[in-house]
Amino acid sequence: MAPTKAVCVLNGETVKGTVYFTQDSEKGPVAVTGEISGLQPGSHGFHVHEFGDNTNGCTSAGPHFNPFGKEHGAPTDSERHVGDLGNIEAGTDGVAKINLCDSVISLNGPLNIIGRTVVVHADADDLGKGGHELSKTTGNAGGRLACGVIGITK
Ligand SMILES: [Cu+2]
Ligand SMILES: [Zn+2]
Repeated sequence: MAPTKAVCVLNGETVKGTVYFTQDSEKGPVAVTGEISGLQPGSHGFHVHEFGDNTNGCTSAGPHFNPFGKEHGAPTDSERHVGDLGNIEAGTDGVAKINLCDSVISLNGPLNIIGRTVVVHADADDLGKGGHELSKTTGNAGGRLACGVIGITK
């Protein structure tokens, strides 16, 4: 199988960026790279949400992609949503450089994220450990600053 590649262009009021996904084999990990600008310095929740629907802005993307009905967690936890990619870190220039690898999301099969939405949040994702009422569903990551639908690319 040739590598499968996908791309997501995120567009918010001030937050913008492009994220690339590459999977070298059918069951292999997915490399996630890219850059998002216009952020406040610090950590921002970064997830794949269930729907590739932006008709009412990022709200229409629905909750985190969670086909196994698990609780929200860190990317390294076994108890996590498939869409839980943790946080991205913006520098003092407001730019977050993304370079991560995830073994749960896929670009094929039942865990395929193509056609779903990447969302970047206003606040840090507490990775399910913040003790807030939203920790186990959203990581209490706050508003949706920018989003985009993941599409196939060459
Ligand atoms: Cu999210
Ligand atoms: Zn989640």
